[in-house]
Amino acid sequence: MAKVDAEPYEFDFEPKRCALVIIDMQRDFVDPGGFGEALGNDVSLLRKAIAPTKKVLDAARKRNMLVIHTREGHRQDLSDLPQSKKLRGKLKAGIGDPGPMGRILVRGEYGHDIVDELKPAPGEPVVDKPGKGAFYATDLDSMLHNRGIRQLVVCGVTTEVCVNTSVREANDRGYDCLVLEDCVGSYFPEFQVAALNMIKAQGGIFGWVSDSKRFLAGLAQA
Ligand code: C5J
Repeated sequence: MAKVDAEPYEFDFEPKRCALVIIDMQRDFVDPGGFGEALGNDVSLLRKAIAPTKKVLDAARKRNMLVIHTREGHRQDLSDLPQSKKLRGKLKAGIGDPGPMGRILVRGEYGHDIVDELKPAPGEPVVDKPGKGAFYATDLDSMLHNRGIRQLVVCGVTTEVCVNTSVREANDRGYDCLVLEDCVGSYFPEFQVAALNMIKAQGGIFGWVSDSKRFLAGLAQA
């Protein structure tokens, strides 16, 4: 059993029943010159999650933990893109349109794929999700259930959108989630703080919050 110092209290987990889930570390959100930056966001706020996430990823791989990557995006024909999502924001170039790194948030495009630093290893599942939550319209729940996974360590972007939505979905399905605060990122520093507080408040209403250092220390001692 691994014991991780966390808020609101210690997170105990068995590495073989726990998965590392890395949410949407895609070029279009994280890399300079992508969709996120084209919208006026400071991507360095997201990029700083890459190095600590890589350390957690390397440690999880060494311990043979299940590692799952997700990507937000849509089919080439956009048949899974709700009109509401397409129209939201009244953007000049939105989802499905040509963007700086290919068609924006479309599967198979360069910008849609995961950043080089966190590239999935052969055999690691990649879950393509059309929504913000990793469980909506995906087979993630069956993949976890079939492998006997009950706990998740969560990294990725953005903290208040896809990370938070996925953690809430997981919590309602009976998973314990540990979010590592230096491995998640938001374009809005105030949302980063609030989104993490929302998870760990009220006795851990949605889960636990720790950081990569404390996680790695706990895993090393297991
Ligand atoms: C957003 C995400 N922010 N992965 N996607 O649209 O958080």
